[in-house]
Amino acid sequence: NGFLPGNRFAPSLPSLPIIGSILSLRSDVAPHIHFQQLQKKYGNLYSLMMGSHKVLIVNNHHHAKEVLIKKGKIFSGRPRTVTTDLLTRGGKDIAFADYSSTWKFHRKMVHGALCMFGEGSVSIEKIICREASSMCQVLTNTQNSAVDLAPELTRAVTNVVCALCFSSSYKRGDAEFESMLQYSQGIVDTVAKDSLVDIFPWLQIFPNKDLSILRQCVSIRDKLLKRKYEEHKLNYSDNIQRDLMDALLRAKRSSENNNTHDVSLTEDHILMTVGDIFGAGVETTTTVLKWSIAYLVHNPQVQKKVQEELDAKIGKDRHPQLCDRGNLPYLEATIREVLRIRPVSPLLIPHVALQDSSVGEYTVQKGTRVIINLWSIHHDEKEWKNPELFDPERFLNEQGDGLRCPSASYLPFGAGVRVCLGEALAKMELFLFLAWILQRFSLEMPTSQPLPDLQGKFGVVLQPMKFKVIAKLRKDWENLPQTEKC
Ligand code: HEM
Ligand code: PLO
Repeated sequence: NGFLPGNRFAPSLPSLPIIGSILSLRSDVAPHIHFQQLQKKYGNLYSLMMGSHKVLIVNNHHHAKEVLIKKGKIFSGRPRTVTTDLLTRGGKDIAFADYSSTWKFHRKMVHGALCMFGEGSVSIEKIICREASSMCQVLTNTQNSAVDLAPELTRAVTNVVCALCFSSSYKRGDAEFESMLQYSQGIVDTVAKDSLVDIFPWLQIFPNKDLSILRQCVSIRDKLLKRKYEEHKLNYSDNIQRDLMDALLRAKRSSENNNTHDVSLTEDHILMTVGDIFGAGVETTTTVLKWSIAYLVHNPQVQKKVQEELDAKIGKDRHPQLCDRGNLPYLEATIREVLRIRPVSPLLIPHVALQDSSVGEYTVQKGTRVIINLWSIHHDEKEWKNPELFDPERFLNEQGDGLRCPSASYLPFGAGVRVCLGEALAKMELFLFLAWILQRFSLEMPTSQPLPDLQGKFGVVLQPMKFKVIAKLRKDWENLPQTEKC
């Protein structure tokens, strides 16, 4: 639906046959920032050619919502690229799979399985608190020395998603965990960056360092996934559903028994779907926690306010719980501001028009790739005063005791048909992990070290650079027994 206004195409960057707009795209800055800068010359909706593919860049929240929500179904395709095909065996997952009945089926199933854990017997809250407690114990032991918190944060977040997917967890120093850390970073560094091979697939025939790193990392990941799959198959029972892997196995069996062949549930599909949830579950939440800590050490006044709120509303005699969420607006506002200022996925995942359509006043032809520049949307000066300023109070009402949405130009999890599947889980984790850490510790920079870099490293997720901080036990916590119960 929506009218098709003649044949007016969006302003286009200059382009040449075969190489497309590559010359105008060569830039020293990351793509999300470059696309933001190009608005000055071309307006907030413009197109360019990546090799032979037409790409529409959307830098404004009205147009973004038209693509994601109003015409969500039309724009719910995904492009096939060399690197994501390698990662997902040709789109047999959810995030990088094109629109199809198989994709819809897997999405629904995973959504159902994630919801079930919310109310399930071992509730997700208990699992997160168990990990938060173990992380705080480790931080207590490394107190007063400058450490990179990333490995401990990652282990905590990984164990939550491991419990969901495989009902397992990792101890410190576990060899499988260390190998997971390595391959996952390798994948983040090389996949879906609109690298040259994704623009010119024929470049695959030449040696390519990134591609060989990706192949190697994917092969290690696949062995891990296959091992978990085989273990689950051995212990499978129709009566007990322990985790997501069991849920997928059950669906596969019941579709085989009923001889329903309308949707395929192959072993490949199960492995790639679990791979998606495991990968997304680890990399996104960990990245936001790292950004949160970087901004908290840059803004000690914000950290102090979060702690004052925690002291007033929770105190020191009990642990933070999910039911405290409504009572801690300043912490919630801080999390929202981190997700605004450093969106995990600054260009979302590219969408594709499944039929001829339009965006704003412009025609969009079937097959056009659409990139939503969430960075521009979250840094739009018309919508956000001083967009590079970290200011949680934007999200608070005038009395400071409740939350507000200051602008509609805010879509950290995307929206519509392809909206993030893990939003609820991620929000629970961010809230609980940060509340647990800040209730007990003050995060400080070691003297003589520069503050963390806030620019970020662009990739399939926007990650902060490595940095070290000191986690100091706060007053009144030093002498408390550290045996935690949740
Ligand atoms: C997709 C953000 C955590 C699973 C997405 C998208 C964004 C996003 C922007 C792309 C939407 C689009 O292409 O239009 C985030 C943020 C997170 C987070 C900011 C953390 C704060 C998670 C977690 C999981 C997850 C924890 C898994 C449990 C997925 C999946 C998709 C997705 C499977 C693909 C959906 C599809 O294509 O149908 N997420 N995400 N995400 N996310 Fe998340
Ligand atoms: C992260 C590295 C893992 O090894 C594989 C993986 C799977 C799913 C991807 C995830 C990576 C990065 C973040 C993605 C997620 C699917 C949805 C999520 C792209 C590559 C976001 C933020 O869109």
